Amino acid sequence: MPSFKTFLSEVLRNQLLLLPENTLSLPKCIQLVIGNESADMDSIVSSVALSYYLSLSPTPDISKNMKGKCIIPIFNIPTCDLRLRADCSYVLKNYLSLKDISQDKNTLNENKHLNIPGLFLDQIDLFKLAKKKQNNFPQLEVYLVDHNILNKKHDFLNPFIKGIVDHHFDEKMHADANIRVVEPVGSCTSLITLLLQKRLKEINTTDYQNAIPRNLCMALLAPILMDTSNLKANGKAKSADIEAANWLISLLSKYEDAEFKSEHFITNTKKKEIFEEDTLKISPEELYHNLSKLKSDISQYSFLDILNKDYKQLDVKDASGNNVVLGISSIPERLQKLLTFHDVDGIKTGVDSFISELKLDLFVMMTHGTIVSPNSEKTFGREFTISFGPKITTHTREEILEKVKSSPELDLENFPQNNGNTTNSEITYFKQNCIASSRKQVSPILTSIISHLKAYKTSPL
Ligand SMILES: [Mn+2]
Repeated sequence: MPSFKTFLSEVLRNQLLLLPENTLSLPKCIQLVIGNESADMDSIVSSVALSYYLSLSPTPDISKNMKGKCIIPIFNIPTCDLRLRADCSYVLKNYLSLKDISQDKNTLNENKHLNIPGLFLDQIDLFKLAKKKQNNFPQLEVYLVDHNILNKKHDFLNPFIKGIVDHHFDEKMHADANIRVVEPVGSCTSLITLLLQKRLKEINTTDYQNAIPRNLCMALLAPILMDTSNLKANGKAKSADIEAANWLISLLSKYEDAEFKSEHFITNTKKKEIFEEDTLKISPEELYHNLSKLKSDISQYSFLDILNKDYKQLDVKDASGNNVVLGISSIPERLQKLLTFHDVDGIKTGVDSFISELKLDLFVMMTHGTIVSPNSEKTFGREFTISFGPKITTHTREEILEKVKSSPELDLENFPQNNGNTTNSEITYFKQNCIASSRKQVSPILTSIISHLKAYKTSPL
């Protein structure tokens, strides 16, 4: 019968084989499940969840399925960037880790996070793996979750794509993938949760407490709740999100009584697991509350950390076929507050070095969050800040500014702070009145504006 714990220990054991320092031979088949480069909660949990789904085929016996096969979630950031994602760290460590793997035997270091099921970009040489495949060995399969087109840096993995589960704008690539679910729901994890539900039914699972234990329920709920503002009515939650969340919550409530009697998952082995009772027994409501707090607290980060924390980059072709590099940082703080901590000059310096380091042509900061007024009324709002790299001509800058200003999906107005001493700044601040548009909506708007640009010219440097 399927057991998530079996899956976890198989992944933890197998992923050691893919570390650069490994000298043992690789398994025959490697399945990589890659999340998007923002490596947010949804991407991280999705890559673990789809990996689990893959482990449930072709038979219901996970150990048998994973014999000679490595199924590895890939987190699309270097290990050190996990520190910028306190919410993801919380879920990975409390709900998705096994602490009892024999780490000392392998002289593994706690900082490498090797008790987490999945590898970060600095822990695996994807390029080498793809090249090795040219000799037909090992068999490589790539699954994309929470994005449906590979980042440019991973272009070389394109021939190996076997599946996509995503909720972003469908770029219609890889139409012949074995698994292809691209639906505009609130959270990609909802789509995978429903796939798991279906698969477990197919294989006649009866022991759900082992197949979808409490810790996995919590981990799956985390992105679903975060991406839908706790399933708020008239918000981003679609029926798939509600269906997935309801199923997980119903499982949790079924476990409630059973656990107190048998303590099934937690103490059915002598091994000590990482799951702390506290974090396991909290309600979905508390989970949402804890994670929101962890995610929005950026007080301990530098301004560059804040830009890096939730960042996506795209290469877009303009009408003449020139490449335009677009970067978008999503920042869980309102601009007003950011300006009080880092002031206009600090922000300008940070943005300039970000643009030059990443060689960006267009850079957008999307600030968002809740402001509490003196009469303790809470209002959610967004700002949109745009800046340009040195290669964009003044004429093109003006054209882009005009187009973003006239976009009804953004509904921008001048940000008051922009009056006064920022006139020389190359950064333009706006208040974004259309608060429903997050990066998922804004990114295709900007892509379309760029693709229609005729005037993009490289100004002489
Ligand atoms: Mn997502």
